[in-house]
Amino acid sequence: MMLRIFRLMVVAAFACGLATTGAFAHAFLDRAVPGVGTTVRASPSELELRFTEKVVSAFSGVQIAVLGGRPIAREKPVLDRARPNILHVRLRHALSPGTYVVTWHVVSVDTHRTSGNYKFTVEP
Ligand SMILES: [Cu+2]
Repeated sequence: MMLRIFRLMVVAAFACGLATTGAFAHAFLDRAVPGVGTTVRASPSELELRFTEKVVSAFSGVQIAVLGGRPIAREKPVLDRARPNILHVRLRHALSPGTYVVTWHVVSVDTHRTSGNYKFTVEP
């Protein structure tokens, strides 16, 4: 019985290793709202970040700051209930006109960590 369980564990570990060798298994930013590099007319009430893979919200973080300036108050990222590859980040206040930098890091369900950043602008 123990040997059988051990064999199953070895098979599972091996399969996992194979599954994670491809770069496609990592969670990269697929799409964001407001969009990457876009200019929006009004302040968003939240940021939405969609990734290429499901992510683990407990090990993921999203910061937003004025370009070259102070950080903006926001809530912790919340995983979308229906689509676990999407994080929602509520902003505590409306954004003033200007350019903002969003910096993210996520851990995908395959336990790999990825990070990146992008900008968007709120029109005056
Ligand atoms: Cu990965």
